Amino acid sequence: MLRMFKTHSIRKQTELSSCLWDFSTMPEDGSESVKMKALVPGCWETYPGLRGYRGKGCFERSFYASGNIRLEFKGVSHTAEVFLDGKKVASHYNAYTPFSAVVTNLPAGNHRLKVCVDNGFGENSALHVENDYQTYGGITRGVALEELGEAYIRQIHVTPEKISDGWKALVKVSLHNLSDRIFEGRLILALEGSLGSSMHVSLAAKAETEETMEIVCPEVSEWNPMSPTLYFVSAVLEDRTGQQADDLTDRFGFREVAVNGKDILLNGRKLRIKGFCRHEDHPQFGCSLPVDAMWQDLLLLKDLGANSVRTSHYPNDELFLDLCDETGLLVWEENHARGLSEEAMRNPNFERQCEDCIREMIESHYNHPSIYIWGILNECASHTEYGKSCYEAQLSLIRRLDPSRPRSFASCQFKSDLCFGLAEVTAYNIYPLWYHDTPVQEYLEDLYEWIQTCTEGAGKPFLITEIGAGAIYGYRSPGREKWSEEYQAWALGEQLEAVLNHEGTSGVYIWQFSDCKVCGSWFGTRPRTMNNKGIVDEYRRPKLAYEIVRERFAPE
Ligand code: ADA
Repeated sequence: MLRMFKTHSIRKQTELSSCLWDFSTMPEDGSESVKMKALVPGCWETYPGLRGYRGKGCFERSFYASGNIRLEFKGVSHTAEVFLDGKKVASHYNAYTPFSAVVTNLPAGNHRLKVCVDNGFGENSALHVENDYQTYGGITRGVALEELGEAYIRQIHVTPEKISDGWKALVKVSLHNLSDRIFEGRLILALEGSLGSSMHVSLAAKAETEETMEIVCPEVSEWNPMSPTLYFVSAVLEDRTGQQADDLTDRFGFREVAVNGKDILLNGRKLRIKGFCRHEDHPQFGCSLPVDAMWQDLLLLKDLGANSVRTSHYPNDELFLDLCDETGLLVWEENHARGLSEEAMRNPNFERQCEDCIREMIESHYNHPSIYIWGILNECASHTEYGKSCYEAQLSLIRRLDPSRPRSFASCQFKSDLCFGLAEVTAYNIYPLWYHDTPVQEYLEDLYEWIQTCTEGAGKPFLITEIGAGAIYGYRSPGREKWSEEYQAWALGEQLEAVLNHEGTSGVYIWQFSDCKVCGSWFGTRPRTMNNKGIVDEYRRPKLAYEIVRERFAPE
């Protein structure tokens, strides 16, 4: 399954995932290669005998095609090299963003696809490093094969805008002419709730262009968490004979996000975030959660009273974002980084890998109405001048790619952050009652006072993007010692009481929804080689804190 809806009716699209591929490890320590059938998508850490395998592996399968084709990979963890009939057609770094390859003039017949995957750590990987979450290995999200004509529709971005009598949609359509002659034709846009639009297009040989249309939609309903109304936008490309050459359908919602003083506004109404940070992680699936498991997580998030989820610490699977769109769960989506020091940020690959991730995240997720804010660089070096230069470059890139959403970053640089002037929303990760036994309200007020009096975060919306405590599922102790479920329930009660009653705070994200795997040196500090701060454990079994959170998140 690639998306929760059909994106093509004219373009022939075949899912190459949801089936078995030939898999073999490529160990570099001289050990024997493991050869087996593997289900794609999936993570090799879930295969018996490969639980701890870090390195290279190859996935292969054949398919029949001819002419111009497009291969799309929704996610490969973490570095991919793609070969078609032995010729390299794509390479990509980062597990959490999609990439594609267009191959022209393929002769009719069976073709061999080979994807070499590497989840190893080293100088070439500035973002996938030993960390407080696992970097899995495999083709971890869906794969699509598409048959293209001379020209195709590469993407559609819809920016909704409130007007005096209803809404209008600014639609940008990117086209690509694959042939070496001019492509003349028509671009027809159908948008539910409007009269649509069409225009003549003329693309020079091999050219890529972007066409913009503005469509007034007087009778549509807004998207909001209580009533998440969604609309389809379909573009059809006709050639000079009127023949339908290609199509692309996407989905969006009529909603606007704005910042007004200390408030985040959705359609003019103040947001109060009650959310969770969530890793894409599961003991049976690794990071390749099937849509049923995603849905189970969403049902629990809703049952807990959450109205938002933070995709800590990387862009999420589009299927999950589709479900958030449909259920009205607001999303803080962020690029891939966690806790990288200035030294790690000085890795020569760091800035390019971060900016590639931002481009791919915004290009592919732009239309999701549930995403209300873009975040970057969780707990990186925002307290140094060098770090600030990276934050500035990345937040400026986001502004260029998407002026419609606010930007932020989750800081842990206590009273030393230099970057709050670069973003619209100020956010901090704090752990009173866990990493230090400071009373929550005292700690929060002291930090907030510093922000308001000593930083450029003054007067801006303020979010607590992480707060929580650990508990080992099943460890019960009336003595309420740390790591007991009783301690976590008490700490969360105190933390949420203080944060939700703090007048300057626009909301909170609990760290974290479920326990998750950690990797590398982190396992030495984590019981079970897990991050145990989940309100449910890794099998989604509720801890005592579950009911406390449910009470605190209940509508006032
Ligand atoms: C940080 C970090 C999280 C997690 C958390 C913890 O705030 O952003 O990814 O590591 O600490 O559990 O300590």
